[in-house]
Amino acid sequence: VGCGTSDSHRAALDTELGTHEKAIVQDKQLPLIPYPQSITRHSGTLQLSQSVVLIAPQKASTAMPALIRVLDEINLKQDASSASKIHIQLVDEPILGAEGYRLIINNDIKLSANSDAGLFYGVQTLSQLLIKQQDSLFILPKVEITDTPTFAWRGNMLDVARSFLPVEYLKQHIERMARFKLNRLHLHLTDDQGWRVEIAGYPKLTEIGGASAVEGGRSGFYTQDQIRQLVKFAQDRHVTLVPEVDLPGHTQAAIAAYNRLACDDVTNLAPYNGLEVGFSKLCLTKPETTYPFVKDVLTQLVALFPSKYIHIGGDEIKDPLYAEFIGRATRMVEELGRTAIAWEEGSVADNNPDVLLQLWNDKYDIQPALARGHQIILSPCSYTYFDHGNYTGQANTYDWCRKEGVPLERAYQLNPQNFKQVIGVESAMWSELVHTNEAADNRLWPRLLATAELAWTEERHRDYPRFLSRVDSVIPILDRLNIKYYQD
Ligand code: TNX
Repeated sequence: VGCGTSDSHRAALDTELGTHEKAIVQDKQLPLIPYPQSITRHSGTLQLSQSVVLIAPQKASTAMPALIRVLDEINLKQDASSASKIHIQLVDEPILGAEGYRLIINNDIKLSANSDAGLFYGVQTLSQLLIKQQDSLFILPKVEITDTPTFAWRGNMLDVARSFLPVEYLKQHIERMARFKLNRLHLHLTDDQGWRVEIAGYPKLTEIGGASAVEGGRSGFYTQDQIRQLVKFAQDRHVTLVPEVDLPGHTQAAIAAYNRLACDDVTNLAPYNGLEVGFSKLCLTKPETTYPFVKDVLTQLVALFPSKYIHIGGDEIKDPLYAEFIGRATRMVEELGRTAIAWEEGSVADNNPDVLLQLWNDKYDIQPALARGHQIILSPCSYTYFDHGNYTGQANTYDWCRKEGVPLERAYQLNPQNFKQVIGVESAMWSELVHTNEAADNRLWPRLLATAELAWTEERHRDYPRFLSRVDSVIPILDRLNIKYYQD
């Protein structure tokens, strides 16, 4: 198919070929999300049929299993005598950085990177090009791709506190995130409606706090063993699990489990299943009770989660001792050898400048915190709150931040380049109204594709209409991953 293709032939092709194949055969944008930083296309295609042979001289300890998973998924066999070769190679090329890769597709396939992470991301790019066409053929464009991420933090937050998500779902989600080069899964583990992580020495946190949920939602909790398995599963996919215990507010589940955590005049000590926020808090005038509890919880989180960053919450609470609490909590994290993250409100405390702040109100004045040297995670609600509707008025969605909801186009319009001192982007799925795996899929996808592209791809390569047509071409991949994405 060349420039000489007649109109009638082209029309016939258009109906025969899927969106993905059109992108490869015709000279459109390659069907990749997030879009790579540099693509040089050559004429012609490489066709793979039954089998490939993988050639990897050095250890590619996560990239090889990832590639093998993809080959299994698409039923492409490995055969040492195959003429189709995939070379995987660690190199030393500073421009590829810690996560970049180069993928060259010609008469064979060559993938190189400085690190296992880079090779892993190269595999993800290759996997998006491996979509079966008619006649069981895989048709790959001849191309040279050199690609590195714009931001280190390419995140998604799941609220498992209001409504629980089972371990199996989290595993699926981590695999799906990694396919699009997302690398931080922030778990909002505790809130008024539930406490979802086992803490040794505090059995009632999970017996009582784990048994409640928002009305209509699921209860449950993760054992420490389950967390360790999840951490390993995520590490194999270059996803860091970032734990959050929301303190000192959003703590009714902890208070219901251990009443002494509330101030003595508090009479509301029952488990909570409503939708209000901002009514509960650990008693900050009982430091001898509160701080040892906080320290025990943080110590165990640090032991469970290797993440450099531990999120201490800090949102939506008014208390005269709030700033002092946040300062002490961020220093506790520091003493445990890690760095704290707090929601934007935490910026009022006297924190070390390496503490990350997560911006969630579009209009919050983060300037003073920037002046003190903090870096920010961008989660402005009107672009990144995926508990808001895919369209205006979608059932079971919030609209407090933006009454039109957060359609895909809006999610894509956040421009991180308009902000300073940005470590990355994170979309958030709160779960007051999201009670099943299917509903979670619906809220998360395809909007997470926008998060992935904002966090990875430079501004000059981002264009909504082109993105949208690439979303169409990755639909077979979402299907392959069994995602019950929102379809309009
Ligand atoms: C605000 S954003 C919250 C959550 C709610 C969410 C609902 C933030 C740090 N706090 O407690 O679940 O709105 O959209």
